[in-house]
Amino acid sequence: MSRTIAAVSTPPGIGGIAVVRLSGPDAIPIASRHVSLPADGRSHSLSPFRIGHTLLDEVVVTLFPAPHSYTGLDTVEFSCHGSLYVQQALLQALLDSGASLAEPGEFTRQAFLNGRLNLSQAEAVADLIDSTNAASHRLAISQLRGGYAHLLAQLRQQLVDLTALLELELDFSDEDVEFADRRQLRSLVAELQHNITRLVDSFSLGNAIKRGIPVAIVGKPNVGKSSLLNALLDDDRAIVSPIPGTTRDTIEETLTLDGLSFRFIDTAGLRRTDDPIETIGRDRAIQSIRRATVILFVRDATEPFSPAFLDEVHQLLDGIPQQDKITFIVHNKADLTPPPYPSGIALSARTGQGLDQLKQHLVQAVRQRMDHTEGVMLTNLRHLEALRQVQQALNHVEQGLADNLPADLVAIDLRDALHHLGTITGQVTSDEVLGTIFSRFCIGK
Ligand SMILES: Nc1nc2c(ncn2[C@@H]2O[C@H](COP(=O)(O)OP(=O)(O)O)[C@@H](O)[C@H]2O)c(=O)[nH]1
Ligand SMILES: [Mg+2]
Repeated sequence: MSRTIAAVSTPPGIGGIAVVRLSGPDAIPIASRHVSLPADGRSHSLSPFRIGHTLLDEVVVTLFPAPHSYTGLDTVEFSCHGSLYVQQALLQALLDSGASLAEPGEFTRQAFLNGRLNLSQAEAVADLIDSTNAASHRLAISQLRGGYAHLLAQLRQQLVDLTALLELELDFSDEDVEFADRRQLRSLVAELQHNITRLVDSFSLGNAIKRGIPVAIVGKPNVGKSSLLNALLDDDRAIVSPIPGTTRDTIEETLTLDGLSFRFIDTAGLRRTDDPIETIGRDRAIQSIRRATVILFVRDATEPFSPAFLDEVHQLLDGIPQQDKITFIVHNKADLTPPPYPSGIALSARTGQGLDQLKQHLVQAVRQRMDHTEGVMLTNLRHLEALRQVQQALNHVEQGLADNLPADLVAIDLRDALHHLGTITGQVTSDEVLGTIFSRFCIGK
């Protein structure tokens, strides 16, 4: 039995209006002790809010009878004046009348438990609240609308069919018949693996878009990396000097371009040195390259362009999966040298020429990657982990089929795959998982 919960849903502080939400089986009787609920088929009423005989405020009462509410249970919302005192007194009155204080995310948890949202959609609600730019907002909305739920449902159906085929064979195992054509099974599993891999591969970009796309600015000392960061931010964020080795640590700043959030990371120069601090800086620079989605290789355009530079670039990228990276060569200090420039982007961190071009290239490159994923993008680490488990279980299935293992053994791995797939939307779940997910929410949501 669900409890009846209440919380202030608007942010803490003083505002024009505050919203207090009440949801659960006793919402209507509790609310009725303080206000007149909307009647005659209306959903709103303007009503005095009374505590005993004392008038606290004039509030707008909105009634959402079950099951047509966010939580699926009877829900009443009170829009009161946004005084801290009024909000707190109103909430306290509801608690005194029998409601319990809602835990973080408990309204959304009720919605999940009542089948109003699946787990992946509930997580999307938290992402939506956290979204800070157009791109992360779009990802959250798409997940809220079901996102790749249709894809997951499809995968699930395929898995269920496979399991059914195998289990049919089990029922007749005495008669030594093979209903399931093993070759057909193997190609079905391979197709499943392919679809899951596509989802798994979309995570690095999806996650970058959600958290800000990391752009590492790398190159030799003194080529103008810190100047470029400052120019992009239009701010004197990093120290610029003609002394090589000025930047020893990585500096990170966020900039939103055309709805995409980029995290620019200025790094120490990539030169070998005996200075222990500079060496740490260099190692950090290499770490940033590994983690970055975009890498800007900056060089000094006044120096002769040599193939050695490209060699160095390739060396740095050695062992890093290339399909994940977007790389640009930036010829800086273009104000000091006349064109033509080698291919790449010529700009001047000092005069600002070419900066807009760089920004356009960045946005375009990311948008192109997004188009490739055909709108299906994984952004949630929990989902990624679940899909990896599915992959692993399917590897076992493939192996089992290849080794001609008995159907019952293969079926165990198939059910394992189904189990992990089910954790994403919450068909299979545990209190512990729910606890972790909903604790990310704010109180009142
Ligand atoms: N003329 C000119 N000088 C620049 C430009 N960018 C950087 N510099 C100068 O180059 C030197 C090194 O710059 P800095 O940003 O500290 O390089 P970093 O070591 O790569 O971070 C400084 O004296 C800057 O003023 C540019 O676009 N044009
Ligand atoms: Mg620097």
